[in-house]
Formats: sequence, C-alpha cells, structure tokens
Amino acid sequence: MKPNLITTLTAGLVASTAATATTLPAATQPPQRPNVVIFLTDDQSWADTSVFGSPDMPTPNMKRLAQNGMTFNRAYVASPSCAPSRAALLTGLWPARNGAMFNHQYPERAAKKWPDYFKELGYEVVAIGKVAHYAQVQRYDFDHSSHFTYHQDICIDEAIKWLSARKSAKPLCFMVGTNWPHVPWPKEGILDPAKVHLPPMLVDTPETRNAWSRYAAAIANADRDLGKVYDATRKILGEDTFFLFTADHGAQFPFHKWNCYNGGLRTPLIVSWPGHVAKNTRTDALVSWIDILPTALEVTGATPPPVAVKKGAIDGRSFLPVLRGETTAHRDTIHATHSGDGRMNEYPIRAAIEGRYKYIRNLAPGAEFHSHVDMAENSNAYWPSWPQKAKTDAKASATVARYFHRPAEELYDIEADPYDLNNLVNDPASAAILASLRVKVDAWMESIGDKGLPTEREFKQAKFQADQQQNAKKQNTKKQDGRKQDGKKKNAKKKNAKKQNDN
Ligand SMILES: [Ca+2]
Repeated sequence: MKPNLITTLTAGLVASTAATATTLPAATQPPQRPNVVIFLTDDQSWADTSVFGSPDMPTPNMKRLAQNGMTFNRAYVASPSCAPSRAALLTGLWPARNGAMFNHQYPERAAKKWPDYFKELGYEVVAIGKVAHYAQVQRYDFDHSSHFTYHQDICIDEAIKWLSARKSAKPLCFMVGTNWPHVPWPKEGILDPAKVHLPPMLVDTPETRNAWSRYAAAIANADRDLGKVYDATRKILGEDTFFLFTADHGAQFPFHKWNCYNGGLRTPLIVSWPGHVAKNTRTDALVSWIDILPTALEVTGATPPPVAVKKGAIDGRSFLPVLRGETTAHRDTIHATHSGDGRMNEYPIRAAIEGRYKYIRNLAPGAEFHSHVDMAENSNAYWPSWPQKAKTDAKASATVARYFHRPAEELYDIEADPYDLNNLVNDPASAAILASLRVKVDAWMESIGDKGLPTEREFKQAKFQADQQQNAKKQNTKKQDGRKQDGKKKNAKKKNAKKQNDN
C-alpha cells in the first residue's frame, strides 16, 4: 500500500475531477484525498513532554499519539517566537523570504500560503484557535477561521462542535491550535515544588520551582486539548486521517523562547497516519517547520512546489519518505533565525544545526539581551528571584550574566549537551566544524538575501510602518464608532424630547 500511495491518490483525483459533473453511485465513487489535521501547542519546549522523557510533564495524550505514529527526535522551528514561526509553517518559506521576521509581523500578501495550496486541491481549509498569530489568521484566507483571540480557550470545544456539525463532502484540512501552555499559566501548579526537575539552565529558586509547576499545569491543559482533538477527528473523519502535532517554539523561560538554544528551537513533532506511518517509531531525520507544508501537500497526492529561491518555489522539502519508512535521513543542515518584537525583545540571531552541532551567530553581541522574561512587569514573578540569588551565589550570577550578555558566536555539541551549556567556540578540537558552519550560515544568508543587520533594519522599518497603519485604522474605526454612538445618543435625545412634548 505504501509505495503506491501517491499514484493511487493522483489517479483518484483525476477520476474525482472527471466525475464531478455526473455524480456516480456511492459504490463507484473514487477514493478521496485524505483528511489532514494539524494540531499546534503554543510555547512548549521539546523536552517538556513524557514522549521525550520528562518526569514532570503529564502528557498521556502525546504519549498515546507517539505510540500510534512516528516521533521526530530532531525537529526544529524556523524561528523561536510566534509570528515568524507560524508564518514559516504557513508559507514553507524562511522568515527573510516570507516577510515575517519580527514577532507580530505578518507575511507578505504576495506570498502563497497554506490555504491557497489546499484550496487548489479541492480541500476545505479551516483554522480554529491559535493557528497563525492570533487575528492575523483572518488575512490567510482560510475557508473558515474562528476563536483565535488571546487565550480563547473554548476554541478546542468549539473546533469539535464545528467538526461535528460539518456537512461538506470536500476533503478537510483542519488546523487547530491551543493557546496552552502559553502564559499566563494556571495560578495553581500541579507539582510539588520541592520535587520538580528544573532544566539546568534555570536558576534554582523557590519562585522558579513554583513557575515550573504552573507551567506543568499549562502543559497538562495542552495535552488534554490534543487528546480531545485527536479522538474527535478520528471518530468523525475516520482512521485514514493524517494527524500531525507540534509546538510553535519553546516555553517562556530564560534561554528558551526568543533564543536559538534547544529550549527555543527544538520542538516536539509526532505524526500518526494509520496504514501509512508505522506505529510507535522514532526517527533521527533532521526536519524543519518549513518542511511541514510540502509534506502535507505530498500526503494529499499533490506534488509539492520545487525547492529554490525563486517565485513559485519554496524553501521547505517534504519528509513524507521518512514517514513512510523509505529513508531515515532528510536534511543535512537546518537553519533558524531570530529578530525580536522591536519592543521588549530585539536580539538578532542566525543559527545552523548539522549532525551533533549547533552554531549560533549573535549579530549584535554588544547589545544586552532582553525579553518579556525580564522586562514585562507581573508576568514572570520568578524573575526577580534570579538577580537576587545572583548576589550571593556564583552559579546564579554566571547564569544571569549569560542571560544578558552573549558572545558573537556559540557552538554546542547538542547530542552531549542538549541544554546548550558548554560553548565550544574556543575549543581547538571543534575548530573544523566551527569553520564549516560559519561558511554554511554565510552561504544560507546570501542565498535568501539576508544581509544581517541591514536586513533586520529593513524588516523593523516595515513592521513599524505596518503597525502605524494598523493603529491609524484602529483609531479611525474608534472615531467612526464614536460618531455612530453620538448619533444614536442625539437620536435618543430627540425621541425623548419628542416623547416628553407628546406627553
Ligand atoms: Ca508561541
């Protein structure tokens, strides 16, 4: 069944197109393209699921999904913050090529996007919950999108309601995103703070332990949501459903989100597709979030766009052969980029991962690193406990210093050092791989027209202008609403006066 999938589906499509004018009896209906379900969690680091051995994070549904499909040990997002990560997923293009490099930035209108591809194939394409960056989803032209505002946590039940009531006979591409485990985490944690297992790059304080316990509660919510959507889609759409779960980037802890360390870039990715993907398997194939769109397209029987830096081509490559067990390798090298939001967080980074190594280039190493973690008041109650402990504790002091000040280059053996603690840039034994990855990052940046800091400035300017237009639009709408309200008040006054006169 496996090797002939595409032929079968393509033949099915041709027959299906020819059959649309004259409806065939049910028994002779050609096979439909498979339904595709993409489920996203928000701000979940790769390590924070029992699938990757976490002793703290209760994720029975993620584990159940892993038992029914393939888990990727080396999956990475293209950028460690919401908007650029999701824009890369939804376009198959690197951030510098799709227009969304900064957080909260929207990809260019001209860029072909996920719904465009699937509509061309006859799919109904739907996004419920946080799929793009919140309300940005409205500009992606899905057939239906809803419940995408900040922590609109009813989105999962609403997605299932929508699916249960669906009447369309079209194949469905159903994208559902929970806002969990994004902050604000539940007020009550679910772990005993004394017994939590903090990752080694965090400063161990009672406040951090409490935050970790609350993050675990948020992870439990994300896992519950995954379970609901997984069960409902299998029940309603049937077993021949391609189901992919992943997270947009890591958690809101230092050295996680907004960083190119593993806590930010490396992501859980699990795919189940009964009859096509072997159960309970793991792969070391190196894959990127930009590869998910072409993979999903190939799953439908379509030929994904070519991989090239030109119009009509994308950067992502399908990893369907890995899923079918035809190969164990995908990419040799993966890249990633981070810019920031230009407000609380701006720290341009480029990165490459190859084999067991990760190379990070900080484009402005003289600048201090900041993020919501240390800048946003009240959102991270644990942060003040870090500089406080640093006053008397050498390890905490080194961690806090490392948080604010980064060297120009970093190199990690991520197999031996998955938490990116030991920078090998000055290690003579790593000189060859360092030189090689430097060249690869240069070549990659050049190939996509990324000039480093000048490109950062261009994107920031574009974001600034787009923000201004958006604000002007909001102000206008407010004024118009105000005028309408004034008009209503005047009318009501007139009516009232008339009433009183009538009396
Ligand atoms: Ca996110």
